[in-house]
Amino acid sequence: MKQDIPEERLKPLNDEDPKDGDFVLYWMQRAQRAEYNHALEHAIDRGNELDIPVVVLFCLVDNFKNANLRHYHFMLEGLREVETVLRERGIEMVVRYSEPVGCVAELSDEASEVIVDKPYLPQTRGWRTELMDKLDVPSVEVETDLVVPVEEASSKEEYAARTIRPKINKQLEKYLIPLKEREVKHPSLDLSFDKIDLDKILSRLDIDNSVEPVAQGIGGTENAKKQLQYFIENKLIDYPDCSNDPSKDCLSNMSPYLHFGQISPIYIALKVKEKGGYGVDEYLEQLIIRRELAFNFVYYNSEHDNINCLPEWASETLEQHMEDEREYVYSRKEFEEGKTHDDYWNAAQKEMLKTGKMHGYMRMYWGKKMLEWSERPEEAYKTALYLNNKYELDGRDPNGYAGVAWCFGKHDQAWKERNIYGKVRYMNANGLKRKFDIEEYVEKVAAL
Ligand code: FO1
Repeated sequence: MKQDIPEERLKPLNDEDPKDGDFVLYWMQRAQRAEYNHALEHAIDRGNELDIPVVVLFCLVDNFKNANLRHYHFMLEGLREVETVLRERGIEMVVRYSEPVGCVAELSDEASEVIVDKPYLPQTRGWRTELMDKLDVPSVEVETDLVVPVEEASSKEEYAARTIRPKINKQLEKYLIPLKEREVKHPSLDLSFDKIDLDKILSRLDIDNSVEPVAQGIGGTENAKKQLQYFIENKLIDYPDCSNDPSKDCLSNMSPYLHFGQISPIYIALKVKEKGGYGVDEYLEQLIIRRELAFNFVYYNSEHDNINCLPEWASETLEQHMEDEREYVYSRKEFEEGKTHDDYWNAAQKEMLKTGKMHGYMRMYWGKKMLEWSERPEEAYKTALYLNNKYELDGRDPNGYAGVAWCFGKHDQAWKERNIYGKVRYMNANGLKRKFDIEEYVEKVAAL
């Protein structure tokens, strides 16, 4: 039988000697789920091998860049479910309201080893690096949130989907495989730890409360799986023909769940493949190729959160057109409040404010128009990321960084040169009218 956790998913973070500890500690961070989680199953394997229990730790911080009530509310709904499901599996989950490095180091004193899930962005990668100076037990990082591990897919930043696609496709047979749920030999439920009550913590967090949660009871793995099931049964077949139409409801809505690691991309891909038929290839192109291109971008490009990430041709052309006259110029506040002259743009902005999600096609138009209607490309770039990170439920996700960068030429090619955009691809309102019933979209958003 093929090993269901290929060794390329595991990376030792240090070379400390094994210690006699009371438990294996899994610091859950990126992969906030109790199933289809290679880091968790690896921790259980290790606990069973060493004849000790597994304890899961999550460290809650309130200084996540631009995160606010909307994000924490969704994340905490998921974490409550993780706690319950882990308990059913015989595993104690400890949640602490504390910065992670000290918090993990403290609990690791009694552990024989520490397992962590793999992060991709600087803030969370920095946590792992700092932690290594403090640990004196062996530690292993496990990659569970990408189908093909990021460094296996490519060892460098890729130019575009066309360059990463063959590299990923040739490895799918190895990595797109089911993950077995292990039995826990030694439950950890009778170990006692200081921990916080997840039902009471939200009001204690020092966060921006001005952005409302989008709805009650939508976060978590169960909800993700229900929505996925609905998508597979009712929408997948229409996906190739209507996924680009914002007036229709054709999407899987998996992105917030993927962002917080509440569902596994491997689980999603296997379920979609199991259903088969029309729509599978187009959906997997987005879920695997496009998403993993975005992870490749943030992982290898340290400038992914600013305009310096662009390819040379795009930077040059935008620079050459920097002084071009703009017919409209809006401030960040006007954009944020959806007060432009363009009803389509304003509708997209409102959709994001209200639902925490903007339709993918409108996201492109939205970003392009900010480039056109800002004093400078750099200002447009900053505003687009600011709004994305503040209002999208999956703000701060690699997909968001790559999406904004694409509007400015990343992962794209040079087009016919024109005002302001230079050779960066242009989009206009007539294109929206030609492609679908944009008025229906505006009405749909107005009714929100
Ligand atoms: N990770 C943590 O380990 N602790 C947190 O308190 C936390 C808050 C948070 C808020 C918004 C957000 O978008 C992400 C947040 N994360 C937190 C990170 C998250 O666990 C993942 O690492 C990212 O979602 C990966 O993209």
